Amino acid sequence: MPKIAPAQYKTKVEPVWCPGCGDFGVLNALCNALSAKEVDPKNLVFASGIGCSGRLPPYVKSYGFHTVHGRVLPIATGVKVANPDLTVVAVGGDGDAFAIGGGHIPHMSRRNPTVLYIVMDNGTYGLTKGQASPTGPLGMKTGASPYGTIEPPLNPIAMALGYDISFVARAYSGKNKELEALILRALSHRGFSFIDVISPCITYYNTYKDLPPQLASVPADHDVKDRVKAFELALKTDKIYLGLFYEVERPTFEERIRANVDQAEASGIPRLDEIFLEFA
Ligand SMILES: Cc1ncc(C[n+]2csc(CCOP(=O)(O)OP(=O)(O)O)c2C)c(N)n1
Ligand code: SF4
Repeated sequence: MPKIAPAQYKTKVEPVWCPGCGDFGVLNALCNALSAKEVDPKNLVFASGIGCSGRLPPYVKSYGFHTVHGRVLPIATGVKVANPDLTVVAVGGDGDAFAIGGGHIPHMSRRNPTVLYIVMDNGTYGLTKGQASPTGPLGMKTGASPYGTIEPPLNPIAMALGYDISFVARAYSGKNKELEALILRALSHRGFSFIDVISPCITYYNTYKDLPPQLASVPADHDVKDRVKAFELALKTDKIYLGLFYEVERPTFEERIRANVDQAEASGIPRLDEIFLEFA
């Protein structure tokens, strides 16, 4: 396949995001990483949840599946299992990922399919006009919580490490080169990779000014196999660390399914399609 420039990974569909939305940075970094990795659009599938962030698939030259709220991970898993040769990227917002869809994350970790999951984390429900999401701060005032929210936020990186996801990273949409490098590395990871991208919502929860002073890079000498140290970094409250926290290699879901099918076939049991044909 001839090399495709980053701009050529973008389709003619104009993003409908508000000018200044952090999701533009994610789209740019993704196209840069796909170009650097030379991913063939014919073998690339984006699946998304529902939200402003969920609108991303038609903006990238690829197959796309805009799924239902909170169900992007099972669908992405199904795509990967049906055709393990595909590069499968799941995208969505923090509401989609950690509220309605939160129950899928531990099982993604247990199964470990080779799916890259990019959460565009803005601390709010952008599409439905700015309610507080699971990563919004305690006391966040919105139209739906005029006296401030009464639930503290969850910590996506600590949660991902707790579930033992095999690739755990955090990025900021305003630091495009770093985000691109993380996506590139995740695209080479065998197993489930999770990148929590802080991606500000300029319209409903604008963190562009407050955020940058709190950001720091994961220390260069951090051992990404050290899960306990990764927890320590994730639990820091004085800084928000960006970078790769944790990466380990483990058997993937698609490999285990293949082995299971081979075992079943070797045992001589009839194939399901043969059984169906008996009734055709
Ligand atoms: C089952 C279901 N419940 C609720 C909704 C309404 N809804 C659409 S998007 C959304 C939240 C979007 O927030 P987030 O996932 O953080 O994405 P963002 O828009 O901020 O990118 C909600 C509650 C829905 N579409 N389907
Ligand atoms: S409402 Fe917020 S998240 Fe949605 S497109 Fe606008 S800036 Fe982005």
